[in-house]
Amino acid sequence: MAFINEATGDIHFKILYIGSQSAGKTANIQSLFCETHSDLSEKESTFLLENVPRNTFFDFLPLSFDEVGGRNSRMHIYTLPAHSLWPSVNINLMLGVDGIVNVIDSRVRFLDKNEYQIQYIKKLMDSLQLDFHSIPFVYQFNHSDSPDALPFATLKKNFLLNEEDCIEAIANTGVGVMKTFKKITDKIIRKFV
Ligand SMILES: Nc1nc2c(ncn2[C@@H]2O[C@H](COP(=O)(O)OP(=O)(O)OP(=O)(O)O)[C@@H](O)[C@H]2O)c(=O)[nH]1
Ligand SMILES: [Mg+2]
Repeated sequence: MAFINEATGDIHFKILYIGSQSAGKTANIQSLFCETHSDLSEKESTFLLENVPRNTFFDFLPLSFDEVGGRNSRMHIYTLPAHSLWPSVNINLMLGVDGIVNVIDSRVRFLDKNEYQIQYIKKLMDSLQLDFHSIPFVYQFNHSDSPDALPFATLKKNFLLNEEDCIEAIANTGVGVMKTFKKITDKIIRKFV
């Protein structure tokens, strides 16, 4: 749930990237970081990205965003671990969420993993009395460069989605990453104002 920092007057929103293992959650955060920190040299970005330890818990990236209702806004972007080794971590990540990006692995051999992950998220949300359908969401069909990636139209049909709710991506190269982020922030802000 959005909150206002009374000291600065900023408004904060929480966005959660969910998805099965290796779906590309961290790759999204890394590409967003690179796109929004163009002041860093390629060498500095590479050093920062290559020295990030493999995430055991979650990734976090805070970004300043456009004004919302006359206030400066901050987007707090998190990834939810694909495993449930530390349930309290996942519960805290889910609490107060304003928008969800579901990173789907488009590779045909990983379809079951996606479904399993969605069921896990639904159960987690049920346990917190959150309604999966009441929170703005975007589906990102990632790994679309893979030879065994399912076509966009098939995935859209499989997940019963409208065109406006999904985006094709190759997160490790940045394709579709900013588009996904803008889509989810648009939906969050439309709901908020
Ligand atoms: N070819 C290709 N590789 C990708 C794509 N997205 C991510 N990758 C690579 O796939 C691997 C796994 O991506 P991650 O971003 O670490 O996946 P994750 O969802 O964060 O995985 P966990 O944190 O382990 O759950 C990394 O080597 C990425 O560089 C994509 O669209 N295409
Ligand atoms: Mg990760």
